[in-house]
Amino acid sequence: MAKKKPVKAKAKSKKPVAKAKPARKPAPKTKAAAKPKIVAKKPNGNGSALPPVSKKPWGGDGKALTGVKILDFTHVQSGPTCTQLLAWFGADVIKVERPGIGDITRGQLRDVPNADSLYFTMLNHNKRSITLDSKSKQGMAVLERLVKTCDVLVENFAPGALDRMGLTWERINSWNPRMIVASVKGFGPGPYEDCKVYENVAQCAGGSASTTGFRDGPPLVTGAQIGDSGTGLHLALGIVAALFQRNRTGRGQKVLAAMQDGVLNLCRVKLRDQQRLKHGPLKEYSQFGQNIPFGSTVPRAGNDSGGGQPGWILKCKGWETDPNAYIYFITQAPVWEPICDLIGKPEWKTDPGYATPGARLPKLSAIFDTIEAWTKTKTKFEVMEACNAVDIPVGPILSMEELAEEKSLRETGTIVEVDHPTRGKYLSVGNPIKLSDSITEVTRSPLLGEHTDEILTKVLKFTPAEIAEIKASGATGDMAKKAAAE
Ligand code: CAO
Repeated sequence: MAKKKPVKAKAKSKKPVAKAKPARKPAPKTKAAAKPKIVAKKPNGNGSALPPVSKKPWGGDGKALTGVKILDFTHVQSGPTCTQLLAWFGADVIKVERPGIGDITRGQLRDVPNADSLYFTMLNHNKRSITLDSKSKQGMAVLERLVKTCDVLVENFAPGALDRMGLTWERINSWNPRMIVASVKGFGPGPYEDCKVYENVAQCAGGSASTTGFRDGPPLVTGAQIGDSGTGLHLALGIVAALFQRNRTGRGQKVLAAMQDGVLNLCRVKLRDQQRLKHGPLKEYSQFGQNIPFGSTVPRAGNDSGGGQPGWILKCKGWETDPNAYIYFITQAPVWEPICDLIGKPEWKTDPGYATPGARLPKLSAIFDTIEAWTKTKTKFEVMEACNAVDIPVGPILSMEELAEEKSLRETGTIVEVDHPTRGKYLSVGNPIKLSDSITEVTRSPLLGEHTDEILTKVLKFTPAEIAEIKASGATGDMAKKAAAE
């Protein structure tokens, strides 16, 4: 086998340690050896170069994605979730919207007349908006300039829509071989690839609905938008990974996050259970203790825990009138003894019928009934306090009202108050991912086409004459607006 060529080092190379003669005496510690200097351009694991360590204060040296430009061709929820995250990490996100209409969510579920809906504002913070008719000649010319200027194009149109616009991968790649083209689609390649998909379709097709709800009831969708926002998160990670790879290869690539795949990824434990079924009943599911036989597929498990520690939702004081006076209670094996003491069943600590996790499995429902008799005497917060004191994991069922008022979430920026010129102040969920050197400031969503002129002039560097021509063609919608006003 041919020997690997040694990598040429710029500086004088030291002999490899393995070949060096063993020193008789340990070498005296030099000043440099005692205090290693931070060397600029030290190669990292990929052989690429790192700059010197910044001496600026934390949060004072730009943001994680400073310098990255995103052509944001997204709408509704999945795509905008992704680009909003990228904007929070410092990317310059330019949202391209259809003149006069914009992202359809601007007008959906409106609470304040003539103001962008919360649906839109809460998914499009920190972005700029340009209106552009991509199906017009001038609109496509602007898009071409955008493709040549940006690093990433993100879209979640129906399958084939981008191609129908004329923006095929081949064309984009020829205009800008460094561009990353990231897409959300309902399904990956296969029989359903041409289908349009919304949140609940993805929850159903990705395995969530069949495994959510109670065994004797219909499949249920969850309130968490795992199909839309969940896939947006997956896509954001794909984009950041592609940007990282581009640092090494110099070229862009396609990134695809299919909603079915994203949901299935989040339902991973249920595919685990599907395979476990072949080896016997799923003993941690309540139906095992209730002597109800398992079929060939993973059943709905109500509020059973998805992990190895049994859990259930139990009533707390006030449950008769408060729909959220409940707590999730986990009978984690290592804290079984404190649980017995707390609920007034110390004899269960040594009773062989209760003392081991295996012995408890067939009677979980009865055990939770006994625990509930105790939780019903306390509010969910009192249960939490008593349980946390002895390390018993519990989760109060918090309503949206309670979360909106939660002080600690305001303090961390997870819930933020944002001001908007047409709707006034509103609450939003800020960046849930905290970076210590890339601090998120949440700014309001753009009005439709608010930054059209700014982007044409400052980002795309069109001359005043060119801008006049683009506008006169109607590509940015200004002519249509003018005509409607006349
Ligand atoms: N200028 C001109 N035309 C534009 C435009 C612009 N700036 N922006 C969009 N359009 C056009 C598109 O080109 C498309 O035209 P064609 O149908 O002629 O190709 C048209 O607007 C509509 O796009 P669409 O089909 O994506 O929109 P829809 O409302 O019919 O479907 C949705 C919406 C979400 C079902 C579909 O986009 C989809 O399946 N997306 C992928 C999966 C996804 O992200 N779903 C989550 C949505 S969040 O719940």
